[in-house]
Amino acid sequence: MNTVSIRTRTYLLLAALIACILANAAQAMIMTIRPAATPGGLEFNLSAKQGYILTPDGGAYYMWGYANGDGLMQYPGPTLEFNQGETVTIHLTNQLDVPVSMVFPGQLNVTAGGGTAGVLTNEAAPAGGMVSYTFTATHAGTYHYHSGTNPELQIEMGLFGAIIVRPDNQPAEETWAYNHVDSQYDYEYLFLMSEMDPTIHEKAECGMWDQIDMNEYWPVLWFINGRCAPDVMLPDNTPLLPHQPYSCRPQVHPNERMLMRLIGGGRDLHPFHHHGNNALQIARDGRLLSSSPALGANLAVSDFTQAAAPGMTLDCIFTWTGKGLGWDVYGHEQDIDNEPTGDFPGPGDVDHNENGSVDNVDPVAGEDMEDHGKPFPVQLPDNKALAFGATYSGSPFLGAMGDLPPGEGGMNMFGGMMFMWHSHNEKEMVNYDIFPGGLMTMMFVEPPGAPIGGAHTMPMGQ
Ligand SMILES: [Cu+2]
Repeated sequence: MNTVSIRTRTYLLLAALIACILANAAQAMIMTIRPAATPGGLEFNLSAKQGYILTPDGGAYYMWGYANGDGLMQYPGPTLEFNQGETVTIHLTNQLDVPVSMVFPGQLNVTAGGGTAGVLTNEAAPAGGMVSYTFTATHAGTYHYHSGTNPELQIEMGLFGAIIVRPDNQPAEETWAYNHVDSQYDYEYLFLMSEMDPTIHEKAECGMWDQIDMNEYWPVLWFINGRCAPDVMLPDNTPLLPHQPYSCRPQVHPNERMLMRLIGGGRDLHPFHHHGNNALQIARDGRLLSSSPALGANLAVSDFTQAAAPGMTLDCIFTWTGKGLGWDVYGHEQDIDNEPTGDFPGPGDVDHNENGSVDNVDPVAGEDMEDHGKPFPVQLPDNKALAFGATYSGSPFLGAMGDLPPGEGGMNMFGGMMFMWHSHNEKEMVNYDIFPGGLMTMMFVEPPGAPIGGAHTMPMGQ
């Protein structure tokens, strides 16, 4: 794996063929739970439990969290998926020794059965108490749930999770986030953001309740989907993190539409900054930014940072074509008197401008054509003058693999381009003062035909 040299693009073409066969299937890249529908609607069984999560600085922290049935407590709780119009019942069993509950911001007419009345909703008694919540999902979109009992402490302890409601009026061949084509997407990813003050968890573990002062709350750990960078890039369900099943490893091909489902899951505002391009914010709090349903997301805003306040959800569409770079992202240099790069020309190359020499443009390149054929603006230094990272393919061009010294590279198997996506509150990019980490991940633009998702994204143990 470490002697990365020139590779043919043949296997990319093969992958492209497979991708074509699989195309039009819903590209759900978010792991969710969804029980089988019954005449009475969907019934979820969740429990509130304790457990420990792991952080990349070597920490292990006592947590409370929701679990799927008898499964492990998880941080965040299970991502619940249902369809607009479905009636949903969530049975919560409490295995903690304090009362807990669930609230569902954005869901209408939630009824609670069982348990005892609390400030916000019915609560399940400690050590085995049960309560059931029922509602009908009237609107598509991105939502969350959390404990409605002593929430300033219980959300900190981990009692929250995400909800995805699928629209009831999308074409069978497409995936939409809302009931309008403006929300169409090719891939979707969840960014549930939270933070933690470990001293609260240490005191809770020891039962030192009178010592916990939420006014002295001082987070030093920051999470996407319950993991700190770089753990976010490990696969879903990695056995290394048994209580943190959800990854955050966004990938997309050029000119495809990525749906970012952002949730402010903690107590602080997290400004989420996505390098590579602006994103179009099409929805807030489970509602399309629209002046009238027929007009779609006509009030959408384009921005380079999405500010997710506590309790807020945002849906954004991100697309990347290399527009505005000023150089050809594929390195189509054959037409402009330069040396071919990587394995170009290869079997996938075509003569796009019919000048008699191949130029690597294919119909799904997704390239912004304004810079087509423009040379790389600087002379690339020799490998001997470079320091390498694990994700450098050996070439600056999309889909091209270059020569690397032995032992270098290996985590970018298809010549993708990667962009850091992170909290723009820079102090949140650490794990307990160790940079880089925290609320951060790497987004990969993969060349056309490269597979998306799966274990190849971060080879383990190699
Ligand atoms: Cu940055």
